[in-house]
Amino acid sequence: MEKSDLAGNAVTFLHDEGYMAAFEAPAFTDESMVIIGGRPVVDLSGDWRFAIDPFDTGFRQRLFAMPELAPEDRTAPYDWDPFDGDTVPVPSCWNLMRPEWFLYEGGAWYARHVDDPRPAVGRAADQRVVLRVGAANYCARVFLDGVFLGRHLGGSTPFFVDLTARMAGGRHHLLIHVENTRRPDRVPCHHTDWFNYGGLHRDVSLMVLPRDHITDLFVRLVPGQGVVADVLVSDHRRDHVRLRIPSLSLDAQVEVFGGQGRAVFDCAPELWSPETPVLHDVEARWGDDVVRERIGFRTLAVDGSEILLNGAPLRLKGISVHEDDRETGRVTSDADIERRFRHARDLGCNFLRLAHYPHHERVAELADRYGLLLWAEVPVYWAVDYVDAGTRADALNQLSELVRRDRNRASVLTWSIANETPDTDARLAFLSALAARARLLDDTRPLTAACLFNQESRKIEDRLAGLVDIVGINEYFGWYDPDYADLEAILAQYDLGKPLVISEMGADGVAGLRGSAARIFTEEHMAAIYDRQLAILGQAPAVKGISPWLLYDFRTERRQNPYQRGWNRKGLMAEDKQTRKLAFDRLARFYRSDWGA
Ligand code: GCB
Repeated sequence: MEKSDLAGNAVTFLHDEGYMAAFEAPAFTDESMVIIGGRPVVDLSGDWRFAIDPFDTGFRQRLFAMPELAPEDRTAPYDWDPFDGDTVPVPSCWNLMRPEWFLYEGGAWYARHVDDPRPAVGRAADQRVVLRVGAANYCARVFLDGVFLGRHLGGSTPFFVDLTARMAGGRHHLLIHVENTRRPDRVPCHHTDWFNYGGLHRDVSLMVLPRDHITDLFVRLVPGQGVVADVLVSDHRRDHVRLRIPSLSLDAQVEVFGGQGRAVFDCAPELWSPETPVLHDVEARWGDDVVRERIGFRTLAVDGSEILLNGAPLRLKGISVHEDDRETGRVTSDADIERRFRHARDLGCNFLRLAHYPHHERVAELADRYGLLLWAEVPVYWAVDYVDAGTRADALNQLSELVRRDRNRASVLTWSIANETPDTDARLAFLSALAARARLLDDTRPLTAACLFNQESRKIEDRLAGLVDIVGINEYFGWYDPDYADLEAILAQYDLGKPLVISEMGADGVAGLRGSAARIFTEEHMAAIYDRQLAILGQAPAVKGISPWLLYDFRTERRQNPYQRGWNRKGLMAEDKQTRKLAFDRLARFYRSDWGA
C-alpha cells in the first residue's frame, strides 16, 4: 500500500478526508493591506514551477513540505515535486497555458525561489518584507519554506502576507496553491456568465517596508470640509505624519495615535473632471517611510434624480466591460486597458461599468489620467448564498479590499454591491451589511447595484433600490424580453426619486453574420435592438446613464450554441478587439446626439 513519510501518518493519509482542516486559517483580509503608494517593489513576475493537483495530493501527502533535492538524489517515491517540473509565467491563467487545462477547475501549485530582498548589512533588521499578490482566482494558500502561512478568498482583489518572521536573509522557497473551484458558498457562486479562469492572474511582488510604516492613506475632497486625509500607520504610539500637497502649498503634520490619524484642510484645489483630469501629487512621510499618490479632487453627490459631479448634473455615457482577453484571459496590461479606453472614447463614452468583479488597479489609475468615470463592482452576482456567515464575510472582505485599494481614485464614481440578486430577506440583510461597510470605508461615493424590476407590475420594486443611491437595472427588451412597451412602462412608472442607470441592455450578434434584422444573432438584428432601445431610453427623463452590455465579446463556458461556441456575443466588437459590429456606430451616434450633449 502507498505510504508517505512526509504526511506524518504513513498510510493513514489515504483515509483522512479531513486533510484540509489545517489549511483554512489564518485568513489574509483587508486588515493586512498595505498601500503601495509609489514604493518600490520586487517584481516576482516570470516563470514559476507549476503543477495542477486535482486530487489535492500536495495537501494529503504534505508534499509542500518536501525538502529541496535534485531528482537523482530522491530516494522515496513522490507524486509531485515543488522544485521540479513544468513552468508557467506569472501572471497568467492556466486555462490558456495548455489545451488540456482549458476547462480545469481545481487546485494548482505555483513555486519559485525568492531571495530576501533586504540588504544583507545595515538596517535590514528594522525592515519588513511583505508579499503582495495582485489577484489569484479564487482561493490562494501561501507557504514559505514548506510552512503554511494562511489563505485568501476572492479572485479579484490583492492580498498581503508579512513574511518577515520567516525570512532571515538568504534564499527561500515560496509556494502558492491556487484553487478556482466554483462553489455555492463563494462570491461569485458556482453559476455565472463569465469564464472561470484560474491562477495567479495579476502581478506578485515583494515590498520592503521600514518597521514603522504607513499602511494606508485616503485623501479626498469632502464638500463643506475641504481636503480630508486619513492615515493609518503600523504602530500605536502618538506621533506625526507629514503630509505635503505642493500644488496647494500644503505642508502639515497629521497627528496619529492608536494607529490612525485624520486631518481636514480648508482649501480649494483645482478640480478633477473627465474634461480636465487634473491630478495633484500627495506625499505622506513618517520617519523613513514615504508614500506618494496622485489624487484628483472632485465632489460627487446625488441630489434627487441627478448625479452631481463638482455640483453639475452628469449624464453617464457608458459601456460595460469584462476583464477578458482571447489570448491572456483575465491577465491585462496597460496596452489592453488603453485600447479599451480608446474604443470607449470612439463610442463617445465618459463612463465604464467594470463588470462583474474588481478589475486591475491600473484601470482606475489610468482612468484618473484619461478622465473616465468608473462603476466598480464586487461579484455578488445571482444566487450567492445570502445566509451563510462565511460567504457574507468573504463578500464584505472583497468589498473592503476593493474600496481600500481604489478609494483614492477620482475616476471611481460608484461602488456597486450586487448584480441581479433575488429580493429575499436574507439578501437584504447581506447587502445592508455590504452597503454599511462601503459607506464606512468611503464617505464620498454613492452606492449602486443592478436591481430587479417586477415583470408583472412593470415597476422597480426591488428592496435593494432602497439601500443604494443610484438605481441600476439590467434590461434586455428586444432580446430576452420581447415587448418594448414593457420597457416604456417601467421608465414611465419610475418614481424612486433617485438617478436611474440602465446598467445593461443589448443583444448577441455574431461579427460578420449579416442578414435580415428579423434573424437573431445577425449584426442587423443586434443593431435594430440598439436603435429601438436608444430611441426609448433617449426619451426617458429618469435615465441618467446607460452602459450597454458590452464592449467586447467575452469567453463564457455556458454559451455553447453554434453562434456562440463558448463566447457571449453581445460585444459591440468581436473578441479580436478590432472588428466593430453595426451596433457600435449606432451607440456612437446616440452618444453624440442631443442626449449626450
Ligand atoms: C445579464 C448579466 C450579465 C450577462 C448578461 C447576458 O443580465 O448581468 O452578466 O452576461 O445578462 O449576456 O445575458
